[in-house]
Amino acid sequence: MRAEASILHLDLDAFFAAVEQRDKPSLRGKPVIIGGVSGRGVVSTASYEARKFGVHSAMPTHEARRLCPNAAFLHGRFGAYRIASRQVMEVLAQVSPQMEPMSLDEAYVDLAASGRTDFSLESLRKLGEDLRQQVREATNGLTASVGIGSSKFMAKLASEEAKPDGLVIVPPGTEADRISPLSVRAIPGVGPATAERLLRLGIHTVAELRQATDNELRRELGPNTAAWLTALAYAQDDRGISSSREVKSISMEDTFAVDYTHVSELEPITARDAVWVAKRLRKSGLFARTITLKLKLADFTIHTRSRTLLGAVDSDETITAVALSLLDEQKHLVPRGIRLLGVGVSGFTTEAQEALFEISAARSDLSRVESSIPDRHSWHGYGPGDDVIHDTYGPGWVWGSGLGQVTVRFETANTPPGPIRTFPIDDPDLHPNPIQIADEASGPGWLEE
Ligand code: TTP
Ligand code: MG
Repeated sequence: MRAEASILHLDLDAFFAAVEQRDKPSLRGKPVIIGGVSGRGVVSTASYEARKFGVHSAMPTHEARRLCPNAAFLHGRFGAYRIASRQVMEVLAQVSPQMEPMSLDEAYVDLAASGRTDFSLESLRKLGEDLRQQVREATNGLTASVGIGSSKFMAKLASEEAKPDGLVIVPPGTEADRISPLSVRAIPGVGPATAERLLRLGIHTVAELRQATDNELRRELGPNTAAWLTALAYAQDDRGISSSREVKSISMEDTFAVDYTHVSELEPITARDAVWVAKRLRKSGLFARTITLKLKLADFTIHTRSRTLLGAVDSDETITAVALSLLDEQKHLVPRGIRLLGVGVSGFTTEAQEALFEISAARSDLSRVESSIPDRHSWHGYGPGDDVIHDTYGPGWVWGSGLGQVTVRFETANTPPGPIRTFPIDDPDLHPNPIQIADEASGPGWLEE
């Protein structure tokens, strides 16, 4: 933790949905939901108007439809999100050479690395507001929330508090008091599993965590997690900002307080880690071809097994099904005692590929793998929200399609809400109009490992 509030965290508001509202004027101020639009899809994000109905990321799309039937359901335009992301990251790179993107819409910036010496609240407030304005201008209107504090933990907490479209600064010296009443879930790295174990010790809040004895925490969570939690409970976070490292894999590992000896105990953990990894993938706009399961046994030997699919994927269901089948293939090891389990993905692409999955006869999961291929991956027609162009009417977006017809709304970011017209799906005057990204091959930069 630094003596000055010199770490900034920026996160765009309702990112995918905000890009859609920017480019589709008729959707501004309205509930918009981005995600898999088929029966089995999940929500990537929802506009704040849709969140009022209880819709949130990772919720099944059919549930979102029930909660908010009048929302626009769109399947996402990753090219547009990637361009907006780059525009934002370029603005941030101007603020300081030390800038660490965490996902498409989120980054930390080290303000001290730019030679800045004035960290007074007034000057930080001006910097934060100027930055938010620059992001709006560079992206043609997207809003970002900004937090500034003495550590990554504080900066991120502050940007969450600032949401939407705000700025919060945590003055140095106030950190520990500020986090006292918060749930332990506010601590980075504390997910549902750790929170559940802390609950067993009667610990709900950060203040209660400070009361726990070192022994208790070590017994329940292992020495590494215990040390990390104790430091964070006092807001002691000295994680640095490492600029633009390229991420080659994403993984989630759990070290257990006791060794597990039954596959049935490991299955829910595998599934939970797979879902976490899939979520990180989607947040980064990436798709992965290789899925790996890692086991560390009681005797500390490490066994990993991977499967490379013919297509790149990002869905909870596919990654979970493959991870579970990799667990099944190693189930003979489980009676020896498992002290660590990890799920990882690698072999990234920035586009989904053809849904040609490697069929191996591992077990019945594979029928789930095949049937869970998200619509976006196998879509060959006009998907809801896609950009199109008509020879007479100009650019617009797909409002809906079916029964051999496609309905288009003719409007763009810079026009007023436009008219709707319906065409036969094979109308020779109507064409897809996808966004071209010049240097797509240079690959993604951002996200944590
Ligand atoms: P977030 O920053 O978590 O969410 P958000 O920007 O939509 O909303 P806010 O920050 O205002 O709370 O994620 C950024 C984008 O990543 C989000 O717009 C869509 C994508 N994403 C997924 O695809 N799946 C997910 O589970 C999550 C959390 C995000
Ligand atoms: Mg965001």
